[in-house]
Amino acid sequence: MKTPRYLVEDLYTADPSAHVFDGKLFIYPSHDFESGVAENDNGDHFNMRDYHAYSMNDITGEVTDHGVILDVDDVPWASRQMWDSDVAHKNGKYYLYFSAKDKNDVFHIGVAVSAKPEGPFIPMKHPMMGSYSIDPCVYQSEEKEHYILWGGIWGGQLQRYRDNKAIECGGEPADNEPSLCPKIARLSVDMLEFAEEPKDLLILDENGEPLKAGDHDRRFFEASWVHKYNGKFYFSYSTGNTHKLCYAVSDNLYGPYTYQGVILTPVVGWTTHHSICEFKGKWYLFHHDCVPSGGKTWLRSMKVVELEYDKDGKIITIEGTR
Ligand code: FUB
Repeated sequence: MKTPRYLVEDLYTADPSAHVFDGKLFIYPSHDFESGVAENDNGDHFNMRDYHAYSMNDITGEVTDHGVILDVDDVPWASRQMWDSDVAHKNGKYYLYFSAKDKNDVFHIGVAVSAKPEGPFIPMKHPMMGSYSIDPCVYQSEEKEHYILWGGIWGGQLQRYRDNKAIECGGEPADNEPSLCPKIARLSVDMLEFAEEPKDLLILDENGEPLKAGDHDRRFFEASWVHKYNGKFYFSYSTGNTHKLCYAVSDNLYGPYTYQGVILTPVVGWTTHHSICEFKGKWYLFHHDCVPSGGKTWLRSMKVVELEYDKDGKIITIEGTR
């Protein structure tokens, strides 16, 4: 799978989160559609209403669409913009973590539960207590603890918070100040809430200094993902307005992480978003671009390509325009 493969042709899909459950590959993307909302810096044109789940027995094989697994109308607290999501498994139950705006247009993270990885998922009545911003991903440790990571600036509203509290005049730090960090928290035993106060996941440069807010080529924007390779944690993310997928590594899940480089150069479209998953002995990068829609930034299509490391564990950069 050295040549990228588009996975779905009949719907627009983005932000794919891939996991292997019971030997089968499951993918949980956002579901883009033409809602007619004008494009702006808040991302209002990403006006998604529901999620589908997909599965594959083989990376080159058939992709099964399991249909709608959660609809905004079934989430009592949500109003619009069902953005990036992820799914975790514990004790025979599957937990869908998703970003959505509440009735006051504030982003939170919701949880929905199912007995099957393909759903449908039943949402909780309230968002996770103390949750804010977007783009959750869940990492299961070797000790079977689960951790949630998230955050996104600009339309993702992370700049409206400091120390997990909303601030009166939300904004990004000055260019020479440390950039805003993605967040991490251990999940509660029942998987429905944070088990601790969320912490900053720090990304350092080659001199051990936090990446600066003005370093748009490297600083965190959105799209958190964690995987472990050869005993090290790899935190990967999007740089947003410079359109790259980058990564940083650490010996500890909580960091600090040290910036390493680019995983994927800019794709056709504005956003770039991904997951990294090992399946049948190979590593894959799931991501999206806007080629099939003719470049419409709000109509994206998910794809997969093999991801390779060099002998030192560095990820070999993939060209986004391939
Ligand atoms: O799909 C909506 C938003 O676009 C996601 O939540 C972001 O990461 C970006 O891909």
